[in-house]
Amino acid sequence: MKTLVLAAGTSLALMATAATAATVDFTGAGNQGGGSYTEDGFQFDDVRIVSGNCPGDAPCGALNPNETSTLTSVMGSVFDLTSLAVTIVGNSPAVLELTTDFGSFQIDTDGVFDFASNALFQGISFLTFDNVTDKGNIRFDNIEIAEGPAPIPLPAGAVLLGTALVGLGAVRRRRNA
Ligand SMILES: [Ca+2]
Ligand SMILES: [Ca+2]
Repeated sequence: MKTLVLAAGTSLALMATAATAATVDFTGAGNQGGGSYTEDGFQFDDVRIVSGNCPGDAPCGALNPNETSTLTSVMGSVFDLTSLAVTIVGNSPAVLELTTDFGSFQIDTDGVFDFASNALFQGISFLTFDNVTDKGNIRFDNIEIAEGPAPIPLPAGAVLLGTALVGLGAVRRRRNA
């Protein structure tokens, strides 16, 4: 019984260290009209950075009509997009299209968007931000990312713990019989 409990504890410890989280929020960046930008181990190939109309604290990323920016891990590892804040600016609204290895997703309203359970944004090698319209302007900020080797799934540890508890119950039932 002691062995089973120790094994369950080891799984939980591995799970805690397997994935790392990052937030790309452009803190400390100066305004720029393009060029690369790196933060927390992630790099935009080319990104406009501005201080006005940001959905989070200024500064933030921006896309003029038909502009595109792509985010990748500096280490080349795959990552998950957890959430993202977006503001659509201008009287003729722009549309933000996000593209990953697995497909595209369009946003045409302001908000903080949760992608933690969206398969398009899990285990991706790139994330492209594209103003697919020829109008308006887009701001994006607070890009929450989980990076690293796939975490050991919780169900494996839970099953192990469950097996241990069932075993304990069986021992107790035998003693009571
Ligand atoms: Ca950061
Ligand atoms: Ca910011």
